[in-house]
Amino acid sequence: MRPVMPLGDFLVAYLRKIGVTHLFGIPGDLVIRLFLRFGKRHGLKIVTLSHEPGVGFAADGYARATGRIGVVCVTYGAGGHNMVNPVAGSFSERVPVLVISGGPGDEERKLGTLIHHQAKEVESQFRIYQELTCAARVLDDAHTAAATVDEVVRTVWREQQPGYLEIRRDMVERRIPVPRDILAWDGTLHFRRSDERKVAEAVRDTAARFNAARRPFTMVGIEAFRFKLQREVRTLAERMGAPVATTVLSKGAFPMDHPLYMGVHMGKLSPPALARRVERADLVLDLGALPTDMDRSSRPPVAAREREIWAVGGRVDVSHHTYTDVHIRDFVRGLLGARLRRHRERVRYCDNLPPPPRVLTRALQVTDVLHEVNRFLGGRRGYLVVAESGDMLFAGLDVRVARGGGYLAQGYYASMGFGVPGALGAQIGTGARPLVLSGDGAFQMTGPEIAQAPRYGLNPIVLVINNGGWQIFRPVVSRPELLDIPPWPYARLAEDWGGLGLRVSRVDELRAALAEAARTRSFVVIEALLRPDDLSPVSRKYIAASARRGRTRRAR
Ligand SMILES: Cc1ncc(C[n+]2csc(CCOP(=O)(O)OP(=O)(O)O)c2C)c(N)n1
Ligand SMILES: [Mg+2]
Repeated sequence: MRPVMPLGDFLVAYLRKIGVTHLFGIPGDLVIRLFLRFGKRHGLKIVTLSHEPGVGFAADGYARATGRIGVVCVTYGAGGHNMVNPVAGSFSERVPVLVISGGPGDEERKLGTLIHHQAKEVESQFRIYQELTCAARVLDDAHTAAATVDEVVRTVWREQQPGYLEIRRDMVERRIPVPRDILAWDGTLHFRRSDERKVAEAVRDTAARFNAARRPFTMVGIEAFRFKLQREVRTLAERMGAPVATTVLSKGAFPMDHPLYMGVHMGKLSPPALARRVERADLVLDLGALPTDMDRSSRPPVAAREREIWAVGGRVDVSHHTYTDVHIRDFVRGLLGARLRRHRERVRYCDNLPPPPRVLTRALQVTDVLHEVNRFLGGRRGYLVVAESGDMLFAGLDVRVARGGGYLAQGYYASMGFGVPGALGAQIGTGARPLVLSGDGAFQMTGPEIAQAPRYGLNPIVLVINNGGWQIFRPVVSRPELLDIPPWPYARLAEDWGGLGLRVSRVDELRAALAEAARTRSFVVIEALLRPDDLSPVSRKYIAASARRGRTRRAR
């Protein structure tokens, strides 16, 4: 970094300073010069995919899996607008993604004509992103450009949400002054600071209630993960000895093979023993869960407020007291320093699965798939499970990744299409081999991005559940043909795209296919044929509950 340098070069130097290694993108004429600067020697490693939604999901998967900022670069308009859905997902699930878009330069703005790729007004794209980011700026002033980049990136980190920078194409080569504090800075980004006095009091209040409780319970939410607290939360849980659950969104934030781990809680739809244990708790310590309908099955908080301590969004609610300016990091660290009574309870892990199949030659059912995936993961290290939206989002809740393996899913925003590209980004960032659980419908959205895997030396295993359509809705539609999708030759496509394709319809075949996939160096698509009316246990519960809620009272 130099005191005066072209804006494009400053961006590269800045991103490298904060530890960014990769940039995900697709160029266009309004961004090409910037794109080429990112990709120059000693710049960033460029990852291009076929379609912007895939690019956005890949950057998001990279950010989720590594805990770093995922950076995307798109062209103005057609590219920027194509990126909206993945960024909306990152926004609602608190993933730090930085969107860098090109934009028309001054000259063309002055022409008074419409500019190609423009939607309503030149600023429309910026306004759309204002709605989906925690900080959005157009860089149109050389004097303040460096400080603006710095401010947006710091906000992205502090909030763990996306940010947006629009860079007019005539700004890329413009020489900009770099403030001295940015030049001297070591690149460390910081989270929000708390008010120490409030932290101390919230901790005292919490410890007193915890020590008086007889049946406490710990819920680990997504903020514990996003704010990089997994180790501290685990130590705290072990000191307290209370059973632990995660939410749907935070599955993977607490080790799934830990003796205190009970499973995924989703209100009344939880495995019955887990639902009962949470209902019987006289204190629920909730560390970072967002209050979503997914996690609470659309009901008010499971525990009455008097029984709940809830740290999220920079505040802690202890019963009816609210401590503002208490960040979850400081709160958890404060609790680690407090005297806490150690509870002892025999904790049993719960899922929603029936016993495993005894006859391995019979036709596959969804629950067999889950048993086989668990069996496969049980003996292996280094896998990362990525669950797509659709039946697999709920099915995946019954998958147990042991030995420090990861788990990623859009457990709340739930966009189809995240799976395959999200897995590519995650493998790029961590090196862990993804096992993607995808429906056939979701695979038809972004699955073909798997064809990019060989270019980057990536090798996910993609399990495509071929049930002939969007079958999660089957229990609630009267005309099932509305859910049909065309039959793609998934396994054959995989072969044509440079991977291994396998097709299975029996339990033993799936077991053999997974074993073969583990031995295969390229990516693998395993197409599993299932009946259209077969669904995972959690989807059955979820769809029935959601249909009950959707029913309106008949008008009189
Ligand atoms: C982008 C997007 N569009 C639509 C939906 C609504 N939706 C949720 S699940 C689903 C069908 C999933 O089908 P498939 O991937 O085949 O999974 P299945 O339930 O059949 O196993 C749809 C259309 C969504 N979640 N995301
Ligand atoms: Mg399907």
